[in-house]
Amino acid sequence: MVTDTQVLRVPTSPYMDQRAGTSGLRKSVDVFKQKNYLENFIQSIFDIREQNEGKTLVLGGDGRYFNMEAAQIILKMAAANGIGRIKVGQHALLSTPATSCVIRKHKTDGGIILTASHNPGGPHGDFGVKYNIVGGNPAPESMTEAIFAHSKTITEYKILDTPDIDIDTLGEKKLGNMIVEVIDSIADYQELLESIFDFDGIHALLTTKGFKMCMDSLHAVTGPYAKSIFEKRMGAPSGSVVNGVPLEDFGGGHPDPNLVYAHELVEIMYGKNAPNFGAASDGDGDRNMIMGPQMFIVPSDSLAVITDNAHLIPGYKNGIIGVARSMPTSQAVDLVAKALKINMYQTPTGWKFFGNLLDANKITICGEESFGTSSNHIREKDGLWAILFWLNIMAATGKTVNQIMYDHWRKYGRHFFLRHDFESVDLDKAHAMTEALKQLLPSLSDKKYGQFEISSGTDYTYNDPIDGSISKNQGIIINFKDSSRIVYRISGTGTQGATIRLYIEKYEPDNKKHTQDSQEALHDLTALAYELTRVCEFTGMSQPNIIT
Ligand code: G16
Repeated sequence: MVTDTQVLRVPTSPYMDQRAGTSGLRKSVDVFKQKNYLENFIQSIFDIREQNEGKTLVLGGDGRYFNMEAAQIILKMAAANGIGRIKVGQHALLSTPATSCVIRKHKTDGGIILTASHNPGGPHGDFGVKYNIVGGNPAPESMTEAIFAHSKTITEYKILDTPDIDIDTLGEKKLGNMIVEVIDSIADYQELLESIFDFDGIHALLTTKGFKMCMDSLHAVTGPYAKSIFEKRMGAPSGSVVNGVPLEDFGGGHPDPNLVYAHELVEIMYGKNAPNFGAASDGDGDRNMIMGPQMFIVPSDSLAVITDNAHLIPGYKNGIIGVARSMPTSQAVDLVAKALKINMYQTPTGWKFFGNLLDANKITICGEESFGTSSNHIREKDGLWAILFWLNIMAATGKTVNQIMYDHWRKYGRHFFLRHDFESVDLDKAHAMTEALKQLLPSLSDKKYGQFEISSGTDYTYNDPIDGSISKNQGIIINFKDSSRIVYRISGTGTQGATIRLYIEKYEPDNKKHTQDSQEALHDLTALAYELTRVCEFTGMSQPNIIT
């Protein structure tokens, strides 16, 4: 029994900065460790929920610094707020896709994920909290705004006055009146993936003499999942998963699977005797990067390939209804959707915008340029799902990664695509840049710049076709008559100043030009993007921090 003396009602003062970004509340560890900072945010979640009494939640995280401490605080707060049961991943580990899977499978009333995704970790790194709702979707904007509004007026939080509970041993235990069920972090998720993909076919591929794969888990959460699936279940030789032990600081690395931060994998895949297949995933396991020998698959292309080949995968063999991509993602998948005569949607950046389309059965597959792809099997993006998808296509067709990509371009043409990131930009300067661009937009229509002719410049607003909600200020698009695009937006996941993202995209139907290097192919359009946005002038930087 919880006694009155066990539930502490702790007076607190609000913080004014607890508005969630693109994906949950993401701040530096120093910010999260301020007095009652985490507690205020968690209490705000409990306070805006319709009911807590007797409800079941899921809790887990990506294993970064402060994960364990935060999990213990949240468990005690959940018990004090009347939650009936919490399914917590063993050692407080659960990848983001696995959390969404557990919420759906066990029909729980939502869940909390402790992660700052691809942001670095450690005592001086970032931490984050994501709240997912019934069905496993990230909380929609209306809800994160309600949590934010509440956090600005909060006066107390509730917590159980009790020692930490053991979350390293599987099984049920009691914390006050609440049952804490420590679950195997992998089992439910692996079972779901096995129901979608041809595990035996992939097993045969991975155990083919001479076939080598390299999966770089970047010392983040997917290590144990990847070892269990690829090495244990599918027979890939031990060592196929590298950096497979989750570490609190990700081994000092940046757990972001791209050409810059996953450089170890990139060197292996561009080196001599490169493996046949390379892949990486991020901090919380929702992002993916796919590589072939001497080849990097652009995420926008990966989405197009996945959509075009879905019929080869057991879980999608009956066809797919539609596909969605975030606005900055290249239009490669649009051509596939047209050919397959399926629905096609463009949404703002942020996985949460796919939720309504998935729930309303308008789409089966969705993806983003930021290394995220997934389907209606859960309501988050799913790194290992995308990796298994590629392996399954290879197993079903007998083709290499590189052949799959070249064949796709031959069929549809190639969308060259690059993203330039300018990090830690002064917030005022970033806003001034946005304003200047907005002012410029009306004058852009029909303007000609060398070979490029602009058709329109728009400030992107999304009208959700399902619930009618309107999301303004979702980025600026400069459309060209040959379907090229320059897109500009400010990141919603950065924690220091503003991160400016410039996306540059150009369509090339001529097969002979498909082997061209992206930077070369986009050289002139990139120069024009810099000229129109005046990015160097506003940021005071002569070049971006990262090009992906
Ligand atoms: C999050 C969101 C994605 C988004 C990405 C980048 O990913 O879930 O939908 O594309 O951030 O967003 P931004 O360009 O605003 O930084 P993750 O993996 O960080 O959760």
